[in-house]
Amino acid sequence: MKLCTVGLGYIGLPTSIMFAKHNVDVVGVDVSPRVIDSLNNGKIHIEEPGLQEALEEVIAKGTFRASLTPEKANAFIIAVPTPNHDDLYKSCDLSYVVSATKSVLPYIEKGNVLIVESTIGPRSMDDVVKPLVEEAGFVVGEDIFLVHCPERVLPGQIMHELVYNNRIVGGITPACTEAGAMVYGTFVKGELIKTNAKTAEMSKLMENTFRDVNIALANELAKVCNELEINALDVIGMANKHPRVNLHTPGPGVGGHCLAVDPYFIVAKAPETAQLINLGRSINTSMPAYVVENVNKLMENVDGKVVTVFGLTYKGNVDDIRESPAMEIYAMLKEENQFEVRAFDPHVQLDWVISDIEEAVNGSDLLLILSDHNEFKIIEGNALSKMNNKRIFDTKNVVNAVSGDVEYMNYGNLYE
Ligand code: SAJ
Repeated sequence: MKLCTVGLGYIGLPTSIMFAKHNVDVVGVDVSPRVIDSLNNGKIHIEEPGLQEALEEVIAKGTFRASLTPEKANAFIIAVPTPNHDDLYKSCDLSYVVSATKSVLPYIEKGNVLIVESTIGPRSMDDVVKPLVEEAGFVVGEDIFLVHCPERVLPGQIMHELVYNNRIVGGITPACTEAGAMVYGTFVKGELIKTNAKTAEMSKLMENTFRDVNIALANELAKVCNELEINALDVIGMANKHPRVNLHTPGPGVGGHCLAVDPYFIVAKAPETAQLINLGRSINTSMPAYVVENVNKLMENVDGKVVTVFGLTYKGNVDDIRESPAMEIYAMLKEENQFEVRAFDPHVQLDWVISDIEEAVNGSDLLLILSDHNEFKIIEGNALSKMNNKRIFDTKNVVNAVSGDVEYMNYGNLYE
């Protein structure tokens, strides 16, 4: 089988490489010449465990190439970004999906499978992608097999989850579904769940919405407990001992390109009805301001001048700062212009991010933890010896142990 993938980002690249590992002849297409050069030279451009080694393996095997232009193939996979539109309900911007589809249509022949993996608003396949394929003169389900197969892998565990997760395969017709399942049967060891395109779209969106709404519940709980002087983290631990309760974890907000984006796709399609989903989003987007408010209080207590942010990524052990609440908090603190604000993140290489921990905390009055990187689990008191006020506010409850004379706060004891 020959496969042409369009979009070599966090999803398209690992997917392409996984197919190539399983002896599929893969040409991966991207619009960025920098990405293409880097990959053809054997170097990945994103951080993901196991991906660099896998790229080296498939280049050595000769089953993967990166290119700026699509080629004829048996199957095509589109994995391009679907951001929010800048409109009232932040609806799904399908422009990259539309242009990627148009870019492969000249190379498509009868019998080919065309798969969209990008997360898309409900009914996008039926209402937008299918008409494009029909306009090109194909009969969907007879000439071309059109499928939505949403990706559901967790950044940080992509190479494992690509193989072992269950996979939803939603065709426009049952024949499309079968053709899509054949493609993923190459390497997926999880169940291939067969359905139609619109059910696949909505299932994927509801997975992330479920998580977003539950995190909103945990964030609201943190605020309520802080007001009532109750330890929110103890409450969560205890409630979760009930066999049917699974409260999520509060934090500085919800980031990344999935949970902070996808629920709006549903709201935009049913704004009058999708009220809880919308409220969950508002609670989560209120968290950066809540963190800043608490930082201001903590700094006021000690007449502090310097805040050091630990972690800029949207979650731990990744290098991704897209939609990151940590970046928002950093920007808000900078904008307030009340304190000197520094950033330290061992996963982010930007010229304004300090790479030496001691330099980052020297003279600082507050260490504000915003990402749960493994590097922050144990904080050596020695590394903080040059802090002006030895205080930590850990919004991710990531620190397991901190040695020395340090005042440690998280959502459990912020009110103390
Ligand atoms: N977060 C919390 N509290 C929690 C859990 C997460 O504040 O209890 C925050 C994280 O810090 C982060 C955000 O939520 O800012 C999202 O992180 P995540 O680890 O929940 O998820 P993502 O965005 O990395 O990946 C999600 C996954 N979806 C689900 O778990 C339902 C993944 O399986 C999807 O493939 C991915 O979205 C996607 O691409 O849609």
